Amino acid sequence: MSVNLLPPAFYTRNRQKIMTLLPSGSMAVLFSNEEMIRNGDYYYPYRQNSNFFFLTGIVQEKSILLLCPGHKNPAYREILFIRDNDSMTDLWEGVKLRPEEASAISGITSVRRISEFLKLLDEIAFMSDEIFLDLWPVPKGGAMIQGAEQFGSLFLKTRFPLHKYGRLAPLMQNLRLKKSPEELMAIRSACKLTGRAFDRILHFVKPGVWEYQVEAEMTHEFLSQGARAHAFSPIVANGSNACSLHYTKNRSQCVDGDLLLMDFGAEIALYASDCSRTIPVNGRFTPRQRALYDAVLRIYRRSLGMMVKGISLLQINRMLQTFWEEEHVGLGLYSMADLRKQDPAHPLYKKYFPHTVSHYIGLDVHDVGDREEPLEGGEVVSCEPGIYIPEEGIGLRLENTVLITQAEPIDLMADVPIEADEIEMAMQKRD
Ligand SMILES: [Mn+2]
Repeated sequence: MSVNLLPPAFYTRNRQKIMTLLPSGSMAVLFSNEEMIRNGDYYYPYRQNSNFFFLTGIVQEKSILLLCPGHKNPAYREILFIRDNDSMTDLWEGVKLRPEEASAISGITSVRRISEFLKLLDEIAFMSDEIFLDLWPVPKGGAMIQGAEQFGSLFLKTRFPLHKYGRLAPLMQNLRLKKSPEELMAIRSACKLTGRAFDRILHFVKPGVWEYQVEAEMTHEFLSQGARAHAFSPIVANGSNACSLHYTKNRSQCVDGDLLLMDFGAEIALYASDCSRTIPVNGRFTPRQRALYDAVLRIYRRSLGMMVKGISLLQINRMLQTFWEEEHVGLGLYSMADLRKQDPAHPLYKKYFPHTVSHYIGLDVHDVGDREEPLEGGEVVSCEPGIYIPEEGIGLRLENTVLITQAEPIDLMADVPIEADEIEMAMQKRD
């Protein structure tokens, strides 16, 4: 399997699925991500819009997909627009996709130049009465920068004010939720590569190494196996750094006696894997660290067992409360008496486990999907309990990527060491 792409039949099937969901007389327009300016005339590494990639496999800016399933002319039912080729772009930025290449990747026969977009858009829009657009939810912190899909939507609504408009996002979410065999192959190989990086780390970490050196070990393993990137900025957090849940600075030194928390994952064909491990910097857990570790591992096993058809991810999270309370009391974090007095709206366990135990995984590490919806089988999710005690300088999380099935869940990282003894043993084998 290519580390960058899935076979064209996959993208073709996805387009067919979305087209059967579109009402008759409608069309859909999807915009690729634009390049993001870093500074001056330099850009951040390019990442395609996940929905656009899901329907085309095209990883190039300034691309547009136009779908019009009911069009009388079969050549107008799906059209991919790509940048015009010119020698200056080829010279400065590298050779952009040629129409025949874009066609081979996506399985789309009608590939046109972006300079032809308006003419064809006007023509097809005139024959349609509803236009479906793909807008993402506004990020929690608010959006300072508008993406191509927002510009595109405003442009279309101004150009065709009398059309009806529909939302593509909920339809796309349903298509992306349950993974197809091709997607599972990509996710499985991303998981495997992540496991290889962890093996490397077990032999590398010792007192005095720097968090960024651990990150470099991960990156080395990913890139040397042909993966383009990390699925997300890796967290490499020594000691109390791990109490900041999304710590990605990775600039501290690893200290003898501390724990090191790592949350990382390789990306294959734009599909993510997500893994967290917490290891003792010197290769041996202290009794207290071991007690905390084993408590989190027990919750891990319990959560994994709950990940079956018919239950929702947030329901699992709520069902864990009493188990957390039991473990926390056992660890002396609070007492039964404290529990009896707790405010149900702000339960005590949240202080030591402020996040939730699972999210969907796919083209995005925090993938689309409603976490209140019962699982049906076919989804890929994380299983990630943790415990964070700033006053002890400890943050500890264990996480694997898991496939939900019709029966028992399949742990896609089952062969990545997770037992405290296995970790210690592997670390003793260092030179
Ligand atoms: Mn995760």
